[in-house]
Amino acid sequence: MIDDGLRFPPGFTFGTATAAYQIEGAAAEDGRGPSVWDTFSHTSGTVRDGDTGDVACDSYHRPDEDVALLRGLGVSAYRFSISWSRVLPTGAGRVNQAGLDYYRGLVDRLRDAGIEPAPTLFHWDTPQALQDTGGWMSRDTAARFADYATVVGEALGDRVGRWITLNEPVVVLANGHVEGTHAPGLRLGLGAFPVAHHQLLGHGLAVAALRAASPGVPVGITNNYGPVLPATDAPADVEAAAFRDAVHNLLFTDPVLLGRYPAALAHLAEGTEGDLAAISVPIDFLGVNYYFPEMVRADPADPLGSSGVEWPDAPRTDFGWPVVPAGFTTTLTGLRERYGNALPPIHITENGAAYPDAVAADGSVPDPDRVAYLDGHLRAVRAAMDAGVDVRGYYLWSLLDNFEWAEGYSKRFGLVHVDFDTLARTPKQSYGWYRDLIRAHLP
Ligand code: IFM
Repeated sequence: MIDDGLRFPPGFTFGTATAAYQIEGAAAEDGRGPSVWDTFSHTSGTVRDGDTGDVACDSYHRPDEDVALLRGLGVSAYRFSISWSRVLPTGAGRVNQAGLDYYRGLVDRLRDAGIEPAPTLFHWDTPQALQDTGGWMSRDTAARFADYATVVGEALGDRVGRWITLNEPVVVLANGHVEGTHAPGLRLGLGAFPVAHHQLLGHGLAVAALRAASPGVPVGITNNYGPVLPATDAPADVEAAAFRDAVHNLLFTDPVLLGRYPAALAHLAEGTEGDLAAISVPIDFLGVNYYFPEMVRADPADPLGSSGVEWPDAPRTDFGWPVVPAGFTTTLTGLRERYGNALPPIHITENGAAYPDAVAADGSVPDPDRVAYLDGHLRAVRAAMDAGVDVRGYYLWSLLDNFEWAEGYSKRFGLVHVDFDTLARTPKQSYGWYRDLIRAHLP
């Protein structure tokens, strides 16, 4: 039995989420071209312990095993991402049929298992060949992204339940191009603004391309959100927090839903007005990722003008992220307040936590901290729904422990433990918890 705080309405989607470079492996197989993450992770000193996604969870070779894990959970949807350079090895031009066949096989398996495929087209793995001609700093990449959307739309659109264009474009901007801690490792400061604009333009063009290629399939974008609070009342801290909030929470949403850049960033966006109509083409849903809130102080040495301070009185995940479920509720109600009727239905496309899980002698993987995290955050979603926010689904990050970008394999987010030596999968305690929650919602 579950109580009302964890009871979701009939038809609510329970799913899980993953991303191509984090789980697939098979980095150089069947014609896949390299992406910026292959290049970056093979560059010394970029990823913890020198880890790469060459093998990752080897999901490319284990679709049956991984779909069986999804079926065992009872999820009704699975969010995964398509590797652009597996489909178009140089990002444009020649299509790699073997790459499309892999995704076709995956969506067919999911459909056979009664699970709705929800692919993301871009989860940070820009084809290296496009990076070599400017990547997202180049306007041409937006047009190439739309071409890629047409290719996958035509190949998979008859079996896909929803499309997500971009995943967390602010991370590509901030980590990848402002600070250089993610691929492609550029440190351009605010000079990276074109990376934001071209991703937004690529999103808008891809929405149109997907609608043309697969009419009737809902299309959305996924952003990560979280409250940003100033550490003190000092004007410098308040201003720094407002700027960070604009970059993290508004930059990739205002242009899409309101057709304009947020006021705090308008000076960076001068000359882009002509693209706003394409960027603000209506979407069918907004993908919301939430992990944690931030508290910041002014920091002139930081390229975005602020640095984080410790969130008071909160437990922490293995990443050091504060566990604050109430921040999830205020994030969702805040979206509703800011965008009003311009806000489409929301799908929570990621939420989860990293903990240092291990397989016990009896073969179990106890992860009570993750269970508590999930329980608290799902209740926070439910509370936002009670306050009037239209949330239709929840995709838990992640199905499997996987390649956690610059942290390599050191951070485990999965419902399923992966032994990265043997690639053995072992469901954790949280897998059983989520399965039981889903079962409790069966009619
Ligand atoms: O693993 C990532 C994912 O790729 C994007 N959102 C956040 C997750 C956890 O850091």
